[in-house]
Amino acid sequence: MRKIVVMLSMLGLLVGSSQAQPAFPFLIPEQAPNQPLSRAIKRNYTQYNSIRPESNELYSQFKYTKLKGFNYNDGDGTISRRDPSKVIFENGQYYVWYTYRHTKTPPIGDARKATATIASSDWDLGEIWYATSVDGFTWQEQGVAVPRQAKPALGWRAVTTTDILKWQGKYYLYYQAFSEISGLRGDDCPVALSYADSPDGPWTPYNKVIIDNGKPGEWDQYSVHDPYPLVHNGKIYIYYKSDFDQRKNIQPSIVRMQGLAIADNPFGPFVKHPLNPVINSGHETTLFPFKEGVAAFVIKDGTEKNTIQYAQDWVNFDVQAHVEMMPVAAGPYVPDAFTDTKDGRGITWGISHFTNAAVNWKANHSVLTRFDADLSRDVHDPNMKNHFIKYTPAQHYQYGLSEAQRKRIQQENKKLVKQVNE
Ligand code: AAL
Repeated sequence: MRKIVVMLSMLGLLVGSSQAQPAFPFLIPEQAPNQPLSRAIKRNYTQYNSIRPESNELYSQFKYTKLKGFNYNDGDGTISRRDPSKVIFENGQYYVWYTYRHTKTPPIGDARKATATIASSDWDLGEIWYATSVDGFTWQEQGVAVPRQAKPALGWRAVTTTDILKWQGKYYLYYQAFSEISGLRGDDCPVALSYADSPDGPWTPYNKVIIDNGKPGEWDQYSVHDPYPLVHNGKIYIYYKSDFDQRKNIQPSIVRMQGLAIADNPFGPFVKHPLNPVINSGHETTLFPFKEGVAAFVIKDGTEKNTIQYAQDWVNFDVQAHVEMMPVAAGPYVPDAFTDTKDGRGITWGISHFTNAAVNWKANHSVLTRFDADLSRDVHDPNMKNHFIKYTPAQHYQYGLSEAQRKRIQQENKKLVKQVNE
């Protein structure tokens, strides 16, 4: 009898508890409902700035438009434009700076075969050029801003991958200064700087290393790439990327992460943040002030690739959105990049690049493209907030199996059949 009573009361408890735990509601509450929640549902309320992508200010699709005004010699690989800076608006027009390579032949792809006129990689023998536009779609190329320097000055082999800072009415271009052929010992190029009174130049090279590689054994000992300046708390924040931990026994093996270096004035000294790397993934650097913090595109490489992240304190980043078809090496138009804002408004467009645009390494070159998005607190464009991109069957088959993979599968099948027949 006692047993029956205990069992009944346990049943009562079960029924009772299932009554106390309502099902998750059909209309998703804006605030986390006061009931036990799975880890995923909790995260949906705590990690992201909205419970649904369409109302997440840091979620967007990306729309691409071909730019007018740039000649690429019919895409034969002799002219390349890549790694654009952020876009700024000055003197009634937009400005963008980028790596420009014009060589007699496409890059040879092997640093040991490169010469004074034959480039190893797409950016080897590059210079910094710039273009202006009044609508962001049609551009007028204005020519060189920072040429390669005379040997042996910093950047005699190539000056590439630049970005712009406006500080107290003057302009500063930070860039990768190659004093050796890219690919000989990796992609080694400290950050250098040229400055001017006007975005149209003339640019004066400072001729000193502004941000150097880390010490032997440190994560950024071999490269400091993609310097990207913003102004925050009265200081210059330069985010950068480094390639590291390449190991012969792992393919593909380079790890790419992003760090931060801070200075009181454009010439430095830039002090690397003690918590570097501050972003655990990505390739090139693309950031913009957002609310009191900073948002970052994290593209291409690493555990958190294809995300947009946010750091309220400009150092500790969290994933805010998972996105597709991100602009590569994006240089957004960031109206509040240098205003030291505590109310960053976000971005809606910029310039990025497509590498190997000819889809033929023998004509290797990159092209600049425009991208549009709704990552702005002032624009609300539902057509930018669709949830997924529909890739065609052809696009899927483009990434089909290799011969070696087919062979492996055939062998596995044969093994199975053999086991059955034995
Ligand atoms: C880019 C950038 C840097 C690298 C090379 C040219 O994607 O990360 O600029 O050095 O590739």
